[in-house]
Amino acid sequence: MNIAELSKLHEESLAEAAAAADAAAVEQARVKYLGRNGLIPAVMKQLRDVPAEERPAFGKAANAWRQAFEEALKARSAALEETCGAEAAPAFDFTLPGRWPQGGSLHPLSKVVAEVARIFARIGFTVADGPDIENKFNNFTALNTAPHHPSMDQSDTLWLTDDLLLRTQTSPVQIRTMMSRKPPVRIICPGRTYRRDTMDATHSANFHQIEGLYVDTKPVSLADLKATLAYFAREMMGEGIGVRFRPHFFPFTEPSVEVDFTCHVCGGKGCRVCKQSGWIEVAGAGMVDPRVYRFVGYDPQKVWGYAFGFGVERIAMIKYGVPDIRHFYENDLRFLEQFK
Ligand code: 2NL
Repeated sequence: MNIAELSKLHEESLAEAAAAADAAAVEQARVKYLGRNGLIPAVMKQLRDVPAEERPAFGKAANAWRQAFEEALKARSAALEETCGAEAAPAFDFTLPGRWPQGGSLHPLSKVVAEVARIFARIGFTVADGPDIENKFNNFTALNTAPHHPSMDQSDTLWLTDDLLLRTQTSPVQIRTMMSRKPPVRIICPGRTYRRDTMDATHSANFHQIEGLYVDTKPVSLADLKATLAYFAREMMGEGIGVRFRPHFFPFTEPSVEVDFTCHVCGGKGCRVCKQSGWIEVAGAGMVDPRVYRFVGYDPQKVWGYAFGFGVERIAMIKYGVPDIRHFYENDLRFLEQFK
C-alpha cells in the first residue's frame, strides 16, 4: 500500500458516505471502513511495514482519512435525519398508493326510514320519537284497546312490570305528542317495536314501524288520507305503482282501511308472492277514533285527523326485492354491500 493507493481509498470512502441512501447504508459504510475488520484499521496496522522514511507522511494521510471519513458519515446522517426524521429512514415513498379504509354505508332499514322521512317532510311532516319502554296507557288504553283485549296478553306483549312493556307499535309516540302539543300536528314516528312472535321469513319479534298522524282544527277527510298515501306510494315505489284501500277494523281508527300496493314481483298479474291476487298489503290506516281524542285531551268535536302505520321491513323487502326478513338482522356483508 502506498500513499497514492491510500488517497484513492480515501476518495472512494467519502463518495460512499455521501451516497448512503438511508441510516442502514450509513451503518454499512461505517462497518466497512471503521469496523473491527474495516479498511481504515487494516491500513493503520500496515503502518509498521511502511519504510521508515515514508512512515510519517503515510501515518498523517491515514489519520486525515479517518477524520475526514468520520466527518463525512456524521454529515450524511445529519442530512438524512433532516429530510426524513430519525425513525423514517428509509425515506417515505410519496409515490406509493395509500391504504384506503373500507367505506361503510347505511343499513337498508335506515335508508328506508330516511327516504320515508324525506318524502313526508315535503308535505309538512316532521319526525317524532319516544321511548321503547312504554306504559299501558300510552300503548293500549289511549288507543282505545278494550281492557282485556288479547293483544295485551303475556303471549303477545313483552311486559316488564304490571304497567311497563316494550311498545308493540310506535303509536304511543303519537299519544305523547298529542298530549303535549295542540293541533295542527303532522308527524311521522319511526322506531323499533316488539312482539312476542316466532321468527320466520316474514316475521320478526323485533321489527321497525313508521306511523304517521295528521290532526288539524279544520276538516280532514278520508280523501286526504288516500291522497297522502297514494303520493307516498308513487314517491317510494315509482310512478307505475297501483294503490288500493280495503275496509278494515282497528280500535284506534274509524273508519279504518288496509292499504295494498300492486305486487312488486308480477306487477299486478298475479303470482306466487301475491297469492295470485296482484296486490301486496303494506299498511293500515284510518280516521282517528273520537275516543282516542278524548284520552289525549282533544275535543273530538273540534279536531279532525287521520293516522296510518306500516312495517319498515315490509317496505324494504318490496323496494329492494329481499326474500327473507332475517337478512336484515344477520349483518352478513354479502347482503349489506348490495346497499352501498
Ligand atoms: C297496522 C297499521 C295503524 C294507526 C296505526 C294510530 C295512532 C294513533 C291514533 C290512531 Cl295515536 N291510529 N295509528 C292507525 C291505523 C293503522 O297501523 O296495521 N296496525 C295494526
